[in-house]
Amino acid sequence: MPNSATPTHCPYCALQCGMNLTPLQDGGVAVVERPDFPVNKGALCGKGRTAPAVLSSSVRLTSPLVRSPAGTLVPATWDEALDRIAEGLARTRTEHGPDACGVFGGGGLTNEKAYNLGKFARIVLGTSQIDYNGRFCMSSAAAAGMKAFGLDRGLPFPLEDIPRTGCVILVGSNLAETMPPSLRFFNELRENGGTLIVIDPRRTKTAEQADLHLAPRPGTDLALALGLLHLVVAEGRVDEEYVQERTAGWEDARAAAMAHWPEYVERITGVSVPQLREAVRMFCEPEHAMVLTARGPEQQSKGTDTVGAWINLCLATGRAGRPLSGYGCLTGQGNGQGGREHGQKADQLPGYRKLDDPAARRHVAEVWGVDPDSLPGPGRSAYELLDALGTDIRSLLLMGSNPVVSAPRAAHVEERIKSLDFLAVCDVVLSETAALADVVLPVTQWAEESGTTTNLEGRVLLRRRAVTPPEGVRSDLEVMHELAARLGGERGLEKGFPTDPEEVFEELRRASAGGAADYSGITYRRLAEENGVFWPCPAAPGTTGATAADAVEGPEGSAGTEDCEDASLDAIAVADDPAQDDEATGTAVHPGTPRLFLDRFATPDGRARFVPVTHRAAAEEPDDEYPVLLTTGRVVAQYQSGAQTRRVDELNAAAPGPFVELHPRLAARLGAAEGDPVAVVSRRGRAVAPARITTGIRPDTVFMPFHWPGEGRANTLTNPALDPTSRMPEFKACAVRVEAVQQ
Ligand SMILES: Nc1nc2c(c(=O)[nH]1)N[C@H]1C(S)=C(S)[C@@H](COP(=O)(O)OP(=O)(O)OC[C@H]3O[C@@H](n4cnc5c(=O)[nH]c(N)nc54)[C@H](O)[C@@H]3O)O[C@H]1N2
Ligand SMILES: Nc1nc2c(c(=O)[nH]1)N[C@H]1C(S)=C(S)[C@@H](COP(=O)(O)OP(=O)(O)OC[C@H]3O[C@@H](n4cnc5c(=O)[nH]c(N)nc54)[C@H](O)[C@@H]3O)O[C@H]1N2
Ligand code: SF4
Ligand SMILES: [Mo]
Repeated sequence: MPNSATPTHCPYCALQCGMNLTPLQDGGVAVVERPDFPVNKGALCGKGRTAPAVLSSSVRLTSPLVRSPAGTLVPATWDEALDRIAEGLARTRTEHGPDACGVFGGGGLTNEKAYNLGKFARIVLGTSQIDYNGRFCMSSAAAAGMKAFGLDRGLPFPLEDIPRTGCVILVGSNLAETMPPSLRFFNELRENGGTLIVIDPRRTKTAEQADLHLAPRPGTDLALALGLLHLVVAEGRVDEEYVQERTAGWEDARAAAMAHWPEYVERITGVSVPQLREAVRMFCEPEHAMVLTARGPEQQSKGTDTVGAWINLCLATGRAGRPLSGYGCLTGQGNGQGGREHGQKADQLPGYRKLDDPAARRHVAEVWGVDPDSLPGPGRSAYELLDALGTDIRSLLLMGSNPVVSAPRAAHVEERIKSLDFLAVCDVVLSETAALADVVLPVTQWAEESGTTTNLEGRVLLRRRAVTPPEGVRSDLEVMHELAARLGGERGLEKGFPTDPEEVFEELRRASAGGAADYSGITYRRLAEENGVFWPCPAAPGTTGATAADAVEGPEGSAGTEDCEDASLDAIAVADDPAQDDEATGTAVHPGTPRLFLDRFATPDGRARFVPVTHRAAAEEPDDEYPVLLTTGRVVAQYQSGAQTRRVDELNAAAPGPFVELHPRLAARLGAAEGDPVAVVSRRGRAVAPARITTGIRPDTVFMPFHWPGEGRANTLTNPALDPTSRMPEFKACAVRVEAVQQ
């Protein structure tokens, strides 16, 4: 056990706040401030502060579980459980072919786990059917960023640039609840004379900080952005020189925007023309400005076009690829960024390479030591994969997600999961999805293992092991190693699945080399010394693919005793100057890339692309039967499906259960008082939760957080209508009716 503080990062959101963990007498750890990490400077939200509670074996799975003949989950040995998984997957493969095996990953998994999971699916199972929960998260912004800039990195600049810009439009982000320490950057912006515009159908804690709050109807951000662009043109605020020099496609985008008259936009969105004009003035007057989107505009069946419209606004006004200006997406999960770069997405190979690109296949196949032709092609997106369970897909290996709570149309997804021939789940707790599995494997997490994550700024970070895991659990990397041995041992495949995260990272470096998300110049040693490194960070010429000498002894190295492990951690912390190895060859170390696009965009000709987009309605608009719009989201004290945070007393006290936020006028129509149970009914099902009455929401809209299973599960109601490009489901708008419930 280390006797001094171990610097690491929070297990939860994409901010990846820095924290120190110090050992306690009882073998646990306490979270202590870590002021040297620039993103949060020591500040943490309640989830980060209480994260060690989920390390406790009292809430953890500490033994593998297998489904008994009587139908209950009973403890089993690791060998028994692993054999059962290998048998289940092998049987499916023999009887139905490799594509009948599905794999579902998560954006909370470290880069090393995500990388190995994609590799495992493609070379051990040979299946194309892998996707992950990031599809439900930032996939629309990613697709729009790729189209416009040729590259997708959440923020193209560090958060520390925010206080020095002139105006920020925050579209559908409630960061006061979802990333509380980041509020500091926006407070500093306003102290410096800059302004904040928040666009949200609810007057959230974030909106309360804004200089201007626009509250559109859910699902109408595309029209809103087009209306603003129309006014930019009409008021002569286009940066013609920039548009000429750095963009392509303006004429079509301009024509599309001009069809969206402010009065028409006011009718669609409910945002008045004077407010639209005020927003344009605030955005255009300062020298620099930014647009940041989060899930509000992105989780729509037109999310890609919607983000495209916001990017168009930035491009027309010269606010992209210039210092202190730009478009960014606030990614969500702890490794929401890295998780989408290294191959657990249906169409991707490591390094943000495309699975259908022959050169990419050759490069990665060589690193993996397989024939490029043996790699499967792109598979289905997350919802489509879940929807195919029990039909085309007969067995599923799930790691890092809890779709019974978090997937759209969740009752249907739950049915699909139950109809599988075989389900294996790796988790740290018995989630609602794990409870349905045939085999559950208890795995290590966060402070119990080392690994890297990539935060919303594209900053690659090292999480360090700080505690001994509970007896009986093993890491996801060990699970993949053992399953590769059982399913591909005759081909020697287990050798490609090391259990030491640093060894996996060394391979990831080589696999990513030359790709868009190039990590080849990043080492664990550099991450420890430099407080993170921004990608792309190519290796110095001639050094691609770390040598054994370049790699530091990993914290999970074969040292065996805890003390030796500490020694290797120290070795990381005090290792030689990272430049040294390369000084020997006389080449400079790449510093990483905090700011993208300053000289050129990542398109073939270096120009950003306008996309001509026009408004369209949500997939499901209110009608007589379902006259109200439901939107969904988060509260500060719970995380995602709640699998982790619902096991923390302090967080449950702060946010004990679901609720339906509704306007007093709607409440009065129902005769519902504060706290009364109300039913929300959609074409997918019915959910019941207490009323929370507030004037801070539009009268035509209700809001539910999605963190809870059971009667108040918001996703019983949500519409799985998918964006045609990103395959993002429409979590943020569906038609419902609200009813009083007789008590
Ligand atoms: N406490 C907490 N923090 C988290 C998480 C968590 O579960 N809990 N999850 C993490 C993850 S994975 C993510 S993705 C991020 C998400 O972070 P956010 O995007 O900030 O979270 P949400 O609450 O989903 O949505 C933000 C806001 O969008 C608004 N909204 C709803 N519909 C619309 C619409 O049509 N248009 C617009 N403009 N706004 C709309 C909602 O009212 C809500 O206030 O948070 C991360 N941080
Ligand atoms: N209605 C509605 N639904 C939504 C959203 C919304 O805004 N509205 N947002 C969507 C978004 S943005 C997201 S990101 C998804 C997230 O929803 P989920 O994918 O369900 O995310 P989590 O609840 O974080 O699930 C992670 C699971 O992995 C486990 N876990 C944690 N660490 C590890 C690890 O290292 N290894 C393994 N094997 N398991 C681990 C956790 O205990 C937990 O059970 O929800 C989506 N669903
Ligand atoms: S804001 Fe996010 S990263 Fe920071 S402490 Fe809270 S959950 Fe953790
Ligand atoms: Mo997310």
